[in-house]
Order: sequence, then C-alpha cells, then structure tokens
Amino acid sequence: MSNKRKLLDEIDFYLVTDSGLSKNGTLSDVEKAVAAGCIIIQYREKSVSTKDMIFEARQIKEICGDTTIFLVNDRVDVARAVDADGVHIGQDDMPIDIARELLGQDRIIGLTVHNVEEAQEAERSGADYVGLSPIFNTSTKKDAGDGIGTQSIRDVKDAIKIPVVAIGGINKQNAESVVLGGADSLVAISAIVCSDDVQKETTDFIDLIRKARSQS
Ligand code: TZP
Ligand code: MG
Repeated sequence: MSNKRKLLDEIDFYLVTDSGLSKNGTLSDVEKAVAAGCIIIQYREKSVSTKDMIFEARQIKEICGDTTIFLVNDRVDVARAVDADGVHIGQDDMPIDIARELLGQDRIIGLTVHNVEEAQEAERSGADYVGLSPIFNTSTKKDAGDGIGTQSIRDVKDAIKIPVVAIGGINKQNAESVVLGGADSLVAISAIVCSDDVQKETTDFIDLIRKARSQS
C-alpha cells in the first residue's frame, strides 16, 4: 500500500458511491469520477454480501491506482482484505482507536461528526479528517437528521486542524456556499450518481470548488 495521506491536502471533490441510486453502476461512477480528476473515492455499499463487496472493492482499488485515495465505508475488515488506503467510519461504527490498531498508522481514517465537540474528539482520537454531516436536508441517508447549515462548517473548521469534508444535500447550486463556509472538500452523492454524465458533473463540481476557493 502506498501512503496517500499527503493527497488529503489536495482533495476538492470527494465521491461516495451509492449502488442503490446509481444510474450507471458503481464501477462506472468511479471510473468517470477518477477520469474527471477526483482524488478521493469512498466505497459505500450496504446491500451486498461481504464476498461481493471484496470483489467490487478490488476493482475500485485498481481504478484508483496510485493517484486516487480509496476508502471503504464502515468495513475495516474489507479495507484490510483489499489493502485499501483506509476507511470512513461513523459515530456508531468501530471505535477509532481499534480501527487504527487494525489498520496501522499509514492508513487514512475519516470519521463522521455532527458538531464541534465530536470534531474535537475525532481529532484527539487520531482521525485524519472529519466528514461533517448533514449540511443540508437530504433524502439519500434516511437517518441523517436535519441540515445543520453552513455556519456549522465555520465553527468546526475554527475548532480543529484536520480537514473538514462537508456532506449532505450538496448540489451545484449550494456548493459555493459550502466552500465559502470553510469546507476543505465536499461530497455530493445524488447530484453525481443520479446524473447521466458522471464525468461532466464531477468536472463541474471540481471547477466550482476551485473557483469558490479562489474567492475566499
Ligand atoms: N452521510 C451523511 S448525509 C449522506 C451520508 C452518506 C448522504 C449524502 O447524500 P446526498 O445525495 O449528497 O445528499
Ligand atoms: Mg457507518
């Protein structure tokens, strides 16, 4: 495994897969996003067997190659099995200290947080970045709760040093406000995987993020 942690400083758009919503399939979505220059992919799959997950994760790892960070959602065992670059875990998943023990120091661990306190705790526990959720209301994750708004990005950003990735209800119309709010990176699931042209949508998000950053 190559240590891709330094790439975290360069992430702009972050793709999370969703096979339930995808129009063209997860592998196609990953291929198109990587072709558009996306340098971080999270394989989030809740509906297939562990065996099938490992099979698909191996293919995603191949597509990501040396240039794109490849993380697995929740499943530390699958991440280890395919030698992924790391995992993204939630507050109710495996405790981060145990995940770190199992994965080692070189792998990347992202943690979902919902407020400043959880973000500070994530940083103390050795998370490499936080995913702040949900910025806006979303129907993609049923139990995400109500949107916490862009001011919360600034509050979290001011409280910690590790990168803040914004997620939840983000689209091309509100992406600028998310970046101006202080997010280092942002995730859009439905806005990307439900579209006909994932490569173009990813390119659009990357351009939007870079443009907004240059204004801030
Ligand atoms: N975690 C928090 S909100 C969310 C996840 C996985 C769903 C985001 O999806 P969308 O379609 O970008 O709102
Ligand atoms: Mg989880």
